[in-house]
Amino acid sequence: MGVVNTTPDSFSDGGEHLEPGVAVAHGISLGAAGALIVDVGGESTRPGSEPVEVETEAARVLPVVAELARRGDVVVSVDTRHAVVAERAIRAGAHLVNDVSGLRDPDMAPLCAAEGVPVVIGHLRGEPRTMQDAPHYDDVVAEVGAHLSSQAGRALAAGVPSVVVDPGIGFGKTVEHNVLLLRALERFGPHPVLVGASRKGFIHHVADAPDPKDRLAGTLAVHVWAAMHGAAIVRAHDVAEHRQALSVLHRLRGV
Ligand code: HH2
Repeated sequence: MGVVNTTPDSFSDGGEHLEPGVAVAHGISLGAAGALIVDVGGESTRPGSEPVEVETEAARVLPVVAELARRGDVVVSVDTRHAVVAERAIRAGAHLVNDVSGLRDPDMAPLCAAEGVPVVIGHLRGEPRTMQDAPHYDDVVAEVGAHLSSQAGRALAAGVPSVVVDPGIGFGKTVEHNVLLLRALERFGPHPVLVGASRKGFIHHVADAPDPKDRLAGTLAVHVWAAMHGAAIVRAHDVAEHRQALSVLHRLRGV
């Protein structure tokens, strides 16, 4: 899954793809580089970020979703926590909803069910603005696993055709929480698992890379690890490099 952030303030590429034509061109290039899914987002959920008005978010993502869907080269995902934005994106052609908040909006599961659209259910503790202020779990793996499994069950019971679960790296987690979750990926089945660690602060804390753009090697280490431990999807900014790493991994594993 390649990332297209149509935001001014995303933590690693804010402002680079704000103009719809530039964002579409970026999405096309991610598809050409080997992304099967292109994830279009219009609200940064980095630590400390403030929520964005849904009209602003919709205005950012809709033209990009519409054009990428019209071209038909990739599966188009909309990265949103808001059912009203998801609904308009689905009307514009989005095939998948990526909800980092894990269906917190009560209208999200009924919408995906009615539209027959699969959903990625992320785990987010708290709100982006404050989520990194001393997050605490008694047992992070058990708590995240139970939450994902209950939200997945709720979605499927509501009629959502299929779900992907995501432990939410960096979303209300310390470095140690992220490490424990990545070591336990096999426990989040039976649903397919997505991991999104691309350029995240966790890599800086482990391997001293203050500039998010210098975190590609660490990102690849996490995502290759994730693929080896059952992740079905990795969410990445640097698609060509991921395609290369995963092609080699697949060959070594004989798939
Ligand atoms: N992480 C980000 C955004 N969307 N979706 C899923 N399913 N999993 C993730 O881990 C995930 C996600 C944050 O990364 P990015 O989009 O690069 O930054 P920002 O939130 O600042 O736009």
